[in-house]
Amino acid sequence: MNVQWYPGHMTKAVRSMQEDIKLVDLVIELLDARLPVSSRNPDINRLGQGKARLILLNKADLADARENDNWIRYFKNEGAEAVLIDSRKNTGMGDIRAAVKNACKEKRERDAKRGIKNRPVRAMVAGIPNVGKSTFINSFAKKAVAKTGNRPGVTKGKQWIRLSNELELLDTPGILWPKFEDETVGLHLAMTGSINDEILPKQELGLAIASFMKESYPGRLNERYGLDEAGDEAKFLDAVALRMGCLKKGSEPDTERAAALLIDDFRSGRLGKISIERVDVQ
Ligand SMILES: Nc1nc2c(ncn2[C@@H]2O[C@H](COP(=O)(O)OP(=O)(O)O)[C@@H](O)[C@H]2O)c(=O)[nH]1
Ligand SMILES: [Mg+2]
Repeated sequence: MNVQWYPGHMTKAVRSMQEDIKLVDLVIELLDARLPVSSRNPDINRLGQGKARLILLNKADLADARENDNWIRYFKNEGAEAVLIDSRKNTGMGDIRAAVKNACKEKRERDAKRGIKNRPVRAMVAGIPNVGKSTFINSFAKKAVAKTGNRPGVTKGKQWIRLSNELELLDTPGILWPKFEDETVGLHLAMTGSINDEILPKQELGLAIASFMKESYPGRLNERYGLDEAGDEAKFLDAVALRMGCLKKGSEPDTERAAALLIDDFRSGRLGKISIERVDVQ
């Protein structure tokens, strides 16, 4: 599978992110906990230079708990602040406060030297499409005391969400684009639905998911569909079609629909918690 896709509006998105980033102290980088490598945009290092950084591994509820812990240890070993969150259920939000404090330690020390006290940290959220930026901002905003409008010192036209006396969040996230040069990255993003479905051959994706599941989470397919998962994936998809009643005229298995069903089960957690990318840590 070869996905090469950099829509024109992304150039605009990067440009507006470059403008917005000037307004903040902290960049909150949202990654998908199931694929922290592929959901990371390498440009963020250049774009976020000189800013404090915090990594949030979102959708942690869909990922493997053991792998989640490994990733947190990995990022901490690298000296980065990282927190696991589930933006839909609003969990992990308490830990964010402490992480923001740690991430912005140098800024607070600089402020203190200049005699500036208690100036809130200004942050922006950045991440690839579908990683959960809007969900995160909304669930955070629900807890927020108030939305701040155009106050003195706040750039005109920009909306800030005051999360606490210590933290203000820009309400428009920075949209980044994943790097597709590596075919594996494209495939992993397709598996989680982070890239547009229309550009993907469904059956191929279904087969890739079946193959990944057999390899990395043996027994799960069997458990879900009550079918023997050993052997050929194409035959397995046909068996899923028959079992789940995905039939064409003349009772032929509708492999396309079976693939769609498998993909949906995979993405929504019905095949259990899944981490596509893993890391070994000491
Ligand atoms: N399970 C789960 N789903 C999430 C989480 N955060 C976001 N989503 C879902 O992911 C999809 C994309 O979220 P959205 O906020 O629109 O992403 P954005 O494009 O980065 O703004 C939506 O269907 C959300 O409901 C999470 O932490 N856990
Ligand atoms: Mg959004």
